[in-house]
Amino acid sequence: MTPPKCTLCKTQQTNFPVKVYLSSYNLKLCQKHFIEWFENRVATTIEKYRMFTPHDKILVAVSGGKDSLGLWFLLSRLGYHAEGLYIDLGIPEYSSQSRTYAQNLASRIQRPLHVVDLASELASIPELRQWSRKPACSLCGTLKRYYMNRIARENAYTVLATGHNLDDEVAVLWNNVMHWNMEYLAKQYPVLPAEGPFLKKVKPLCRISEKESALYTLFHNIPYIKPECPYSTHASSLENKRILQQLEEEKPGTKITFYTGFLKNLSPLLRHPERISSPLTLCIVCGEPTTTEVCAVCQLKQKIQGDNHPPS
Ligand code: Q46
Ligand code: ZN
Ligand code: ZN
Repeated sequence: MTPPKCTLCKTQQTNFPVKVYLSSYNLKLCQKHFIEWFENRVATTIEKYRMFTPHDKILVAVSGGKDSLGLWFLLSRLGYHAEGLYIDLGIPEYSSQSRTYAQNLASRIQRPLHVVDLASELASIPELRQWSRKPACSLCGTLKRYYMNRIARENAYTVLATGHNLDDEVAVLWNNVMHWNMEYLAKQYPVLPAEGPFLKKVKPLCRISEKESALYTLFHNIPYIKPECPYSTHASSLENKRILQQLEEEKPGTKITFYTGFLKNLSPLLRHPERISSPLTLCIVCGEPTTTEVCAVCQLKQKIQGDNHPPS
């Protein structure tokens, strides 16, 4: 039996062994052509949604996982002015390992990496969780948003890029549709425009699946943290991903069709400015944007300072 041929090698008179089968697009690709396909797809997404240009100063939020590290590596290969931000959540083992992966990539691509150490800024996520009794992910989300925006503003970045991939976006979309959560549906888009002091936010991997992202980091030999964050027990989100994966296996291309169909057909009807923006003011303590008089992070700080047992 003759081995399968790479779809793109066939048209370019080359003959490299097939390494990847992308069932959603019915493409069999060798390593070289997969990398070309991947980079071209991300570059096209950046242009299609007008995410940024070579004149922008991009801050990439890196978690130490495959998506954000692969994105940072790719943007530097494409010649963009992209620097990294790592927020150390102070989660035992998980944070120190993921921080090392982020720092290793920064040295490899010779780009600056900002590091925010939550334990010294405020308190670690495990400590904060005990104090506030709020879910870890809700605290984490608030703090990440706060420091991403703050570091970006203080260092004059023009856009913030995150590594959300197609599987993440489809799971969120599915959940929003299941609950007809119109406010979230109106805001779900690969680009969130700058809003007052809030920075423009973009998701260049929104048309890249988790599997494609993992292959890209593998082919470029980029080590990343494999275990999930110990707090990532969003049962409903994992369940949604499982259901969607089943649909994808039965009918390849389901995820990308569902997501891009939403962006093309429904999103333009929902994205009225009054729906996607909330009234903002500046925090009277730290000056960061907020919807309340004192922002959520300053409220946390005040709570900790009022406590008789501050973090050690
Ligand atoms: S890092 Fe933070 Fe995630 Fe860990 S505490 Fe939750 S939100 S699960 S992306
Ligand atoms: Zn090929
Ligand atoms: Zn504040």
